[in-house]
Amino acid sequence: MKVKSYTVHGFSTNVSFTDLSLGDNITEWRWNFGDGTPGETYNASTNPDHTYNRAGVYNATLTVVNGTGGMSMHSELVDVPLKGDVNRDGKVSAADTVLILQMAACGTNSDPAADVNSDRAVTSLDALMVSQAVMKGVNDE
Ligand SMILES: [Ca+2]
Ligand SMILES: [Ca+2]
Repeated sequence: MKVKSYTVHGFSTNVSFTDLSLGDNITEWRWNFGDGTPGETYNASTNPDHTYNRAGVYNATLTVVNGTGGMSMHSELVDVPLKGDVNRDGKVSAADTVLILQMAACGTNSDPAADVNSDRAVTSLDALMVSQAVMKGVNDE
């Protein structure tokens, strides 16, 4: 085993992990997603998906084991955003609506928090959903 790593990419609370471990003799891949759920163990290189129940920052760990009992570990922080909270102040408000509209106008699709309906695009529809949530008093504002 030489290097062990993985990349994290995802929209919404569903996060995809990509195994980047190198080494010929890896026999076991142990994924721990850092949210208290049971880890997943695989006997082959796997790129698992994991759905987090709530927004937050999680410390996910991949441990690889080789045939002679050697072990190697890699941890990475996974930032799972609160839907609609684009400016990351912990609440959804009119300010977020404005930011989402700006992203939609610029064609920015990279902020998972802004893609409220999880269709992998940031559009005025997402802004509308946020503004409706704000008006319904989902938050205290
Ligand atoms: Ca906000
Ligand atoms: Ca969207």
